[in-house]
Formats: sequence, C-alpha cells, structure tokens
Amino acid sequence: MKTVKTFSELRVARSKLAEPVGLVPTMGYLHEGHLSLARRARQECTSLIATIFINPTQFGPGEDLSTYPRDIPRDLELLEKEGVDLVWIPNAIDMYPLGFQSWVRVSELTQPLEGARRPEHFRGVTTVVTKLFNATMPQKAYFGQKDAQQAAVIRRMVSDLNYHIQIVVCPTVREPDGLAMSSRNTYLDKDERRAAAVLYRALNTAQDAYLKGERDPNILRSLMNAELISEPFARPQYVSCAHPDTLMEHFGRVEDGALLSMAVYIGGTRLIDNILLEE
Ligand code: PAJ
Repeated sequence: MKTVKTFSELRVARSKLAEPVGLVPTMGYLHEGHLSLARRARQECTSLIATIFINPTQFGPGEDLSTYPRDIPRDLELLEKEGVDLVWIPNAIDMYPLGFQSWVRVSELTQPLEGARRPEHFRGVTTVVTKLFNATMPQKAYFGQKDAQQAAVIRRMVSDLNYHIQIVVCPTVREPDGLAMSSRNTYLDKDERRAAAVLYRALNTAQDAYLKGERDPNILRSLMNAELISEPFARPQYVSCAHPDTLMEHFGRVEDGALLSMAVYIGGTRLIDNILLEE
C-alpha cells in the first residue's frame, strides 16, 4: 500500500493503477462503517484508493474541527488490511491554497435537514468531493447510508456535473445496541454512550408502527420524538419523514422507501441517524 500527500505524488501513483479504480473518501479515525465501504470497493474494483482528510470547509464555526479525533498510523494499518492500494492524505494548505475562492454548490437538496442546521456544511462537502474526484478519477466511489443527505447530494452533483462515476451507497454499520458507528461516538462518556442507543430505538419504533399499517407521517414523527424525549440525556434537534431523493417532508400518506432521519444531541455530542422505511 502506497501513501501520498501532494497532488503531484498522487498524479504519479494514480497513473500506475489498473482500472477500474474505486474511491473511498473519509475523514479518518476509521471504524467498521468506513471499512465496510473499503471491503465493498475491494470486491468491485481492480484498484482501491482511500483518502483521509479532515475537510475544514465542511465544519461550521463552533463545530468540532479542532477536536475531531485523528489516528493516522492506526488508519493506515486498517486500510492496509482491507487491501487498499493507495492512500491519499492531502494537506489543508494544498487543498485550499491562499486565495481559494471556487466552490461547488448543490442548491435545493442542501436546504433541509442537515443543511438547515449546518449552513455551508454541504458546500464544503461537495467542493472537497469534487476535488477528490478530479484528482483520483475513480470509476466508482463509495459512500455510507449513515449520511443519507450527503449521499443524495453527491448523487445529484455527479448527475448534474456529468461525472462518469458510479456512486455506491453502502448500508449503515451499527454497534450491537444499534448505535450507528461514527468517529464522533468517541465523544460520548459511559452514560451518554448508553443513552445514544435511543436514536435507533426511535427509528425502529416508527418502522414497527409502519409495519402495523401506520401511514401518517405526523404520527411517525411523533412516535420518534416521544421515544427520544423518554431518554433524559437526549435533546432532539429534528426528526424527519421525507422523500429519499428530494428530501421533501412527507405531509400526506407515507410510502415504502421513505427516509426517516434525525439529529439528536446526547449531552454535548450531536449524532445523526436514519433508516429507509420498508414493508
Ligand atoms: P466520514 O464521516 O469519515 O465518513 C466517510 C464515509 O463513511 C462516508 O461516506 C460516511 O457516510 C461513511 N460512514 C460513516 N459511518 C458509517 C457507518 N456507520 N456505516 C456505513 N458508512 C458509514 O462523510 C465524510 O467523512 C466526509 O463528509 C467526506 C465524504 C469524506 C467529505 O469530506
């Protein structure tokens, strides 16, 4: 496995890879969720590139950029075990040199949900992913359903900008109690960690009601909220029942495939989770 930092090192290393090339973009501090993307990519592609970059432009003021967990030596060990061929760890100053002023923005899809609470977050994501795509030129790129809106936004961007890249969205990997794996779970203390299982419980409460025939999105949202506020450590920021592609809130009858999603503070840590409703 080769590790590179600069754009010129990457260009040389990329030119030696056999096609098709798969890309797994990450911010590091890897867990089984990230590794599941690498495994899927390993099966489907001849060569595999992973990137580790804590992208400063997708963090808002007061968010956790400075405390975001990092452990590059451990990440490299894990990626090597998954058979990754090339790891690119760019520097922020190379990615965003002095005078940087060109941005990629997806308009409507970034307005609701995470976009409404984290202004400029998706502008940072789409800009950096564009730069990662341009530099690594993959045939396929792998993202997690864990960040459902991010996946929808990137799909839209790839289609709108005519990238010839297949976006593969992989299922959310969870801890045994249902908590979606996330680098940010390390912020939770013991009590908060126990409390954090409430997100998945809330999603399942709504899924169970749906299975029993409940089709009213307001009732599904209320059920999720009720479960969340039964946990003293949890402060829900939003719960949503929306169309999985347009992300528009459902008002009438809910159908199969609807996206249930939420952002919840557990103590000081903001967690997100989602499921797609299924019959
Ligand atoms: P990061 O949070 O490191 O996540 C990298 C990829 O792993 C994303 O596609 C994310 O959806 C996926 N992922 C995270 N937790 C997962 C889980 N429990 N199960 C399955 N997949 C999971 O998302 C980002 O980084 C950044 O926004 C990035 C796309 C790298 C752009 O900076």
